[in-house]
Amino acid sequence: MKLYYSPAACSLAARISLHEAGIAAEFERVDLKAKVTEQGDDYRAINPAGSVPMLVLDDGEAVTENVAVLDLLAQRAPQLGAGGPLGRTRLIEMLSYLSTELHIAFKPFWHPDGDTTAAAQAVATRLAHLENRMAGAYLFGTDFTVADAYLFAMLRWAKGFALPLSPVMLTYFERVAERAGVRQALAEEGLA
Ligand SMILES: N[C@@H](CCC(=O)N[C@@H](CS)C(=O)NCC(=O)O)C(=O)O
Repeated sequence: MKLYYSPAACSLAARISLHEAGIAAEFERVDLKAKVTEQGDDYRAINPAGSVPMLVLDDGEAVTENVAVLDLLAQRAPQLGAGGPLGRTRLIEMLSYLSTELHIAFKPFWHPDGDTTAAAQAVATRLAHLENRMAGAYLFGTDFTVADAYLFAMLRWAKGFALPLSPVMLTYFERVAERAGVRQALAEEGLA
C-alpha cells in the first residue's frame, strides 16, 4: 500500500492505523498548497480532489476520504474496528461524525477570514459530545480503533490552536499518544 499524506494533516490517522495494524506501507508526502508530491508529480493528476489521505492498494485501486480509508483499514485489521453485531455500522457512524462534524468544524482555523470564535465553540460542542459517548479508555471501550486515530489527529490540532481540552480528553490524548503505532507515526512525520 501507499499513503499520500501531509505532515500533521488528517492523513496522520491512516498512518497511525497502518502502524497499529502492522500493515506495511510506503508514504509519499504531498505539498498541499502547491499540489505537488515529494517525487515532483502533479498531485491533482493522481487525486483530482487534491486532498489527503489517498491510499493506493497493492492492486492499484486508490481510495480517498478519511471515512473510506479508515473503514478499509479496519476491515483489513478487524482488531482496529468496533465489535458487536452492529460493529461496522457503529464504526462508520463514528467516522462520519468525526469527518462531517468535528473535522469540518476546524476549517475556519485554516482560512485567514475564518470565524475562529464560532469554530472554537463548534469544536468544543463536538468534543463534549464525543466525551459523553466515550465508552471507556477509547471511543468504543477498551480497544483502540481507527476512529481513535482520527480523533487523536484532530486533538493535536485543537492543542495547536490552543483550544481548551477537558481533563478527560487530555488524559485520553496522552493515552493514545503513548501507543507504539502512534509514536512511530508521529516520529515519521517529524511531530514527536
Ligand atoms: N473530504 C476529505 C477531506 C480531507 C481533508 O480535508 N484533507 C485536508 C488535510 S487534513 C487537505 O488535504 N486539504 C487540502 C485541500 O483539500 O486542498 C476527507 O474526508 O478525506
